[in-house]
Amino acid sequence: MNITICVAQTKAAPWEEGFRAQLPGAHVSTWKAGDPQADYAIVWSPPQAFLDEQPGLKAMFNIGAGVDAIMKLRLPPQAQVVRLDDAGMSVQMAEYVCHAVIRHFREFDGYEADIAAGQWSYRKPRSRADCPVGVMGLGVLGERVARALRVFEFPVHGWSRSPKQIDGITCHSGTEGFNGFLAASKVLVNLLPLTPDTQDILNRETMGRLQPGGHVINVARGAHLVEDDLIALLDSGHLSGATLDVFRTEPLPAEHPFWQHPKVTITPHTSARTLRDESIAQIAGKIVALSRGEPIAGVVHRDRGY
Ligand code: NDP
Ligand code: OXD
Repeated sequence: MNITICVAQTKAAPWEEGFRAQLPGAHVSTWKAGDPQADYAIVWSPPQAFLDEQPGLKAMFNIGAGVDAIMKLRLPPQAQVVRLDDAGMSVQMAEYVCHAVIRHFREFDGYEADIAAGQWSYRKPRSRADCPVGVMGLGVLGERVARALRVFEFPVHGWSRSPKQIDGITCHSGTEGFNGFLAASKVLVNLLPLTPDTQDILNRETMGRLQPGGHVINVARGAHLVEDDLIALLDSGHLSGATLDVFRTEPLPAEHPFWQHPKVTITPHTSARTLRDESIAQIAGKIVALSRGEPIAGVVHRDRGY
C-alpha cells in the first residue's frame, strides 16, 4: 500500500513518521512531482498539480475538518474525500467559544480595563435570558459547542440544513428557519462549512437581524463574513463586539482594520488545532477499514461540499 503526504503550511516529516509507525506494512513518503501513483493521500490544501498526478487515488484524508480548499479543485472522480472527524477538535472549539461568550456576557474586558486604570468598580449583573446564543452549524463541532454553552445555562438556538432534535437546544433548519433563528439570537457563533451556499452568509442583512447589542463569533472560515459589513454594524452600535479566529486573508494583513478595532478580538486561526497523534491514529484506522472494504465515518458528500 502506497501512502503519500501532501500538506501545506505544516511539516510533513512527523506525519510520515507517524503513519510509518501506525501502518508498518505501508510505503509512506512525502509527495514530490513525478512520484508513483499512491493509494491513499494525507492532504492539507494540496495543489492541483498533485491531484492531476494521482488519477488512481482511492481516498484522500484531509488533516482538518474543513474541506473547502479541496472542494475547489478538480478531483479524481472515484477518490473519496474524508474529513477529520473531531480527533480532539470539538473540545477545543467548545473551550474557545464558551470563553468568548462568557467574556462578553460577564464584561471581563471592561473589568480588565477598569483594573488597568486602578479602578475597583462593579457592573450590574446581566440576565442569561437576555443573552441567547445562536450556533450556525450543528455538526461535529457545532453540536458540541451548543451542548457546552447549555452547561452555563445560556438559552441556545442552533441552525442546520436538515432538521435536528438536541436536548436543551432550540433547533431551526433550512432557509425557512434562518430568519427566526437570527432574530432569536444575540450572540452568533458560526460553525458552518464554507460552501457556495454559505459564503458571505454573515453580512449586513443577516447580522442586522440579530438582537441589538449582539456579538459575532466566527470560528469557521473567513469567507463566511463580509468584513466591511461587520465593521459598519459595530460602528453603528448594532453589534457590541466580535471575536474572530478566521479571516479572508490569513495571516491577517498588517494594515487590516481588525487589528486596531476596539470592539474586535482576533486570534490566529487557532480555535481548534489539529492534534497530530490523534489524527494519525484516526486516519490510519480508516485506511485499514477501507482496505478491508469496511465503511468509514467522515466521508464528504461531493454534491453538498462538506
Ligand atoms: P460538519 O460537516 O460536521 O457540520 C456542518 C454543519 O453545518 C451541519 O450541521 C450542517 O447541516 C450545517 N450546514 C451546512 N451547510 C448548511 C447550510 N447551507 N445551511 C444550514 N446549515 C448548513 O462540520 P464541523 O462541525 O466538523 O466543522 C465546521 C467547520 O468548522 C469546518 O467546515 C471548518 O471550516 C471549521 N473549522 C474551523 C477550525 C478553526 O480552527 N477555526 C477548526 C476546525 C474546523 P446538516 O447537519 O443538516 O448537514
Ligand atoms: C480545520 C481547520 O478545518 O483547522 O480543521 O480550520
